Amino acid sequence: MSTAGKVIKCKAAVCLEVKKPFSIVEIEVAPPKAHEVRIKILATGICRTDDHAVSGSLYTPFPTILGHEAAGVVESVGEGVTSVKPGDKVIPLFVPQCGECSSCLHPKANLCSRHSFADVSGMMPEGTSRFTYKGKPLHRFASTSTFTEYTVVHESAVAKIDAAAPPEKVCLIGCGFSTGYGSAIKTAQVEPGSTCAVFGLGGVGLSVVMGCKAAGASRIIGVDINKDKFAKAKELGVTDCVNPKDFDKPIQDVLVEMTKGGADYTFEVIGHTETMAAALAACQMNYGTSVIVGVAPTSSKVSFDPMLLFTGRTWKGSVFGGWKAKEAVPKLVSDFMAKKFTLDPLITHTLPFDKINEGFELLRTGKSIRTVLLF
Ligand code: COD
Ligand code: ZN
Repeated sequence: MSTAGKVIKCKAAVCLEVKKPFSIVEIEVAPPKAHEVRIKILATGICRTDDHAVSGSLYTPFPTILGHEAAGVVESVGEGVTSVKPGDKVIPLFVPQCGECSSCLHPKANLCSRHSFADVSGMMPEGTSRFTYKGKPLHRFASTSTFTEYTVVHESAVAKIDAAAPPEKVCLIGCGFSTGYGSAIKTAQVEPGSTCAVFGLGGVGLSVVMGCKAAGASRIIGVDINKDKFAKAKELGVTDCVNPKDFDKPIQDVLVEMTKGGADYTFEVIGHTETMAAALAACQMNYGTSVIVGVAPTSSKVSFDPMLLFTGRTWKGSVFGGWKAKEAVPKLVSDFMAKKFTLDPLITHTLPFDKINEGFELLRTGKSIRTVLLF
């Protein structure tokens, strides 16, 4: 029996309060309104950003449904939706692309001005929520909310993908993989033969490593304070591993020495202001480029010596790898299907959805790269 046009009762992992574990409860998901899409989630990854939201270091209103790295199937669509239809396999997009605003129309921009990726209202663009728990509305997160059997997103925040794509793998294209890989090949535009340094070897950092390697970098230095991250980093292309704890001088000095003057490209994939400044200082003073991929805690500030930029370095940021999401995600999925890159090394754990709290513990204790939850 079709569920289109009806309220769906389903299971969701709700975060009722900041710093509290997820509660698996039954919620109600209203049908999509005009220009909205209701999606049955098949698989969702656990990303560090979700944990930043749980801990409060990234502001988001509670109670909420977190999760933003997923793949699913369209259950029904609201009036006026043209880009997807019921039955389509899709990836929800935490960086929406309306395709019509000045940013979407600009070839160099990937952050939609109409639907901000940084919107923290917790509501759909028209101002209300589609989620209800015990008669009260729940907030959404990152334009997506994927820790639920069903979610509703705006049409600008969903991309149709190859029907044959395995959801338990390509869900990573919804965030971690694309964010890291794109920051190297699209934002930094790493050139063949160059030297790169990647600060932070979590799922996103390893995806940066894959991007640097795909772009032909000849030396990739991995920097992490957890030495357990080094084996996998080497498998994926890191040539030198550096643990800042092994040195009694600043890590930027170590890297400048190792590279005889600084790396061509450095990437901060941790989300700390100190490592952002260190990564800037670790790139070559004339032509080095440093890319900020990590998000620092809300309201924090970076302090740095302006001479670092005065000499010629370039400092950039990259959200979702600089990709225009609605356009790029289907192509990235096709590239995955054509075996242009692999996602397997990033997926260390797969768990049933109900074990979401266990999945977060694996992340917090540094045991997992990516845990994928299956519905
Ligand atoms: N020096 C070196 N390494 C460090 C340090 C340090 N001072 N502190 C921590 N690390 C290492 C950790 O040991 C870990 O291996 C790695 O840094 C971080 O990895 P994870 O597994 O915690 O995180 P990821 O890879 O899943 O995500 C990292 C991000 C920086 C991308 C994430 O935290 C973040 O800020 N996301 C926001 C960026 C973004 O685009 N978000 C949109 C949705 S994700
Ligand atoms: Zn993420």
